[in-house]
Formats: sequence, C-alpha cells, structure tokens
Amino acid sequence: MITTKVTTMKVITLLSLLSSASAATIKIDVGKSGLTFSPDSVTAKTGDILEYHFQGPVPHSVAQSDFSSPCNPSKTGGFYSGMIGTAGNGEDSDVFRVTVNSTSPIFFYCGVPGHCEGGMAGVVNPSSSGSETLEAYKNAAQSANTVAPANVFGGVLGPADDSSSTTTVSETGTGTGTSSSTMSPTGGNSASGGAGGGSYGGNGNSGSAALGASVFAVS
Ligand SMILES: [Cu+2]
Repeated sequence: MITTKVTTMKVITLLSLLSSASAATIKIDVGKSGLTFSPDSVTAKTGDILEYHFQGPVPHSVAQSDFSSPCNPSKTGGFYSGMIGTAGNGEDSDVFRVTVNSTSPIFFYCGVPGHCEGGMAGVVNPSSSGSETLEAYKNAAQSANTVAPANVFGGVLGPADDSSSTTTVSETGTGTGTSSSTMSPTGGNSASGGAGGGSYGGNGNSGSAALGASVFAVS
C-alpha cells in the first residue's frame, strides 16, 4: 500500500541531469613551451570539442595521425589546422576546433617539419592498456619524417571567444513544472526568465498574464 507521489520529483531530477550533460570544450595549448602540446593527453566524450590555441612566435599546426604511422596524416578521416603563426609571443587570435566523434584513441601531431620528430605530439582518449601509448608514439616519431596534409579539414578555424561556459541551461526553467508552456509565448526571453518566473510576469503586457505567471511561480 505504498503510494508513490515522488514521480514528479523524479522527473524534475531527470530533467536537471539531462541539462547538465552537455559537451565540454577541452583547451590544448600548441607550442606554449617549445615543441609541446599542453596537455598532451586528454580524455574526451563524443561531442566534446578539442580547442587548439596556437602560441607564438614559432608557427605550428595540428593534424590527426594513426598510431602506426607517426608524424603522418591518418589514413581515414582526421583533421588538419594548417600552419598557424602569431606575430609575437602571444596567442593567435584564431583557434582550431575539432568535434570529437568517437572515444577511440586519437593521436595528433604538429605538421611542421622536425616538430613531430622532436616530440610534438599528443593523444585523446589513450587506451588504458596495451602498447599504443603516447610514449611509444613519440619514440617511433623520432625516426619518422613529418608529412602534413595538403589542406585544412576536419575542424573549424575561428576566433577564440573567452566565454568558455556558454552552455545554455534553458532546461532549468522547464524544471519548475508545466508553467513553462505558459511562460514561453509571453517571454521568449532568457534562461533566467524561466527561473524567476514571478518577476518576469511584470514584463508581460496585460495584467492577467502577470497574475498567471506569479501563481505558477509559487508552486
Ligand atoms: Cu610545431
């Protein structure tokens, strides 16, 4: 005879969980201290974005590789940023963004001759066991010959924006209940409008609309 009245709460919890499972942006500095990617080993989910930041003054690039062929373009798929230099010691205004589409290991290297041989390589989602480690890749790279892809592909080169936490949390508004369906036609405003439903009622045009909103806000 146990009645389960927690169903509504469960739904709300689920909604908030869903909204927090958003893609992450993973920043990787290129050439910040010599022939390096930093960090040179990262973990990423499918949908996450690798964001390569190019540090001056030496030009660098980033390309995907296969473990079996260090310092050479991957045989299928992959990405290449093209060679990017900066005017001085600072960071280039453009970053290269690659969306991760698998959780398999992704090896990458700098395509400037000599750099990969010198250890300028990294890995996304290294396997936790086995011999295909970044260290093994770098060891083999010492006797490789760097080849860069011919064209930029597999990612987007664009201006860096400092708002790394731009993920919208519009689902938060929905969490307050069915009132969201009433609110959205009136407001169409921001995510915070959903949360502060009561106060936003005042923004509405007619008095009755404001009343309706505040009633829902109490619940
Ligand atoms: Cu380089």
